[in-house]
Amino acid sequence: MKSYPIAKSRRVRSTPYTSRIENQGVTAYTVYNHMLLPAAFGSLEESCDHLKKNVQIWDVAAERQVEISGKDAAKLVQLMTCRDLSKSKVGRCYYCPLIDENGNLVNDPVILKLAEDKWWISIADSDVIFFAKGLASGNKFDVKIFEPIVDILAVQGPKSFDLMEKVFGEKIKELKFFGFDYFTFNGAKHLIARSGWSKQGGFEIYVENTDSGLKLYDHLFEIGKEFNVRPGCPNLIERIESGLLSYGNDFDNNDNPFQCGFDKYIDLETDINFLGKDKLKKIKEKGIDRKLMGVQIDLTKILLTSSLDIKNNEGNIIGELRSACYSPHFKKVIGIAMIKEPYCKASSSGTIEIDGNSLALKVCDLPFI
Ligand code: THG
Repeated sequence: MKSYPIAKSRRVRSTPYTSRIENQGVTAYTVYNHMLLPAAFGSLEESCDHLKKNVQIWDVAAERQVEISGKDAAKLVQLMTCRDLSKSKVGRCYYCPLIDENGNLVNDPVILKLAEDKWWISIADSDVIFFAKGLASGNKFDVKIFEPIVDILAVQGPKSFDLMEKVFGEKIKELKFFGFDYFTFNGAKHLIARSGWSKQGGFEIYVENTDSGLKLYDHLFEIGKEFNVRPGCPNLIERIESGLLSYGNDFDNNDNPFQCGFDKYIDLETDINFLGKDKLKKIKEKGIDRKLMGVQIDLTKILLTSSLDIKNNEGNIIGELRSACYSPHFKKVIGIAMIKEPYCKASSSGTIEIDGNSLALKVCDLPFI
């Protein structure tokens, strides 16, 4: 398939690391939060294999922060998510579905509690800042809301622990999953969390001091040679195998958190106040009409650029394939699909039309691995 370059402009924001990743051979970009997000460094399959065995440095500056501070900060953050944050702790990250007045999803950020009255919402690809400002002004909340200059570098893969220890000392290995703390490099403090959009283990460095971040970027590659470090980016294959969901691809503002399997992040029994709570209670009572499921197709390649209908043997639509890739691990195409009741269970089968051919498809549980 022919590819076309992205025309750059002020509106499609570069990151502090853009010139570096271009020198290092980035081969595709996507746009995320109005910013360049690298999508490939050559073959996705080779990158996936490398990520599972070594360590990669990712320019994920496009995971922007919405900073909320002030007297009513905690109230506003809670109003946006169905996850109960009343017992949340400073120094922890929380994966939180954001919900609108209809009970539908707005985003699925990682929320960092920096202080009782200061939070970062590390967003997926939708304009959470305007949602937050609208709610704050409608409720006359005493808060300050803005997008700080924070550009995340992710260090992902099994060898990330040794690489990070070499830079920041052995204390970094004591960080618990989704915990964060501050570590010094070259005289500058950096917030570092044990997190990242892969299941291969690793860290995210929330770079506020850009000069130090650029030095750190170069340093990681310099001293990472012994760990076979490479530049990388969120990998389509790895994230589908791991069942990491992508807002805008696998789900969007037409879907509710029950349909997306976010049940463990939905707290309807406590007395917290969040938007869409009554709607979610009704949805729970009624039960869901469709659900995100895994699917498998005996095929050696696929490139999805929009969703594809899934049909049953009678030709009726039973769902929609939303993300897919060829998985070298499973030796077939795997994907994430929104499947209607009563077909949303492992063992269902269907058909899908790809390049004019009707192919058999099997429904399975998520995650694949
Ligand atoms: N890191 C940071 N910000 C982000 C992402 C990230 N913003 C955009 C996007 N990714 C948000 N989406 C996700 C999806 C899944 C996870 C994190 C962000 C994730 N999930 C774990 C899991 O599913 O196993 C853990 C969730 C949990 O706490 O239970 O890590 O990657 N900074």
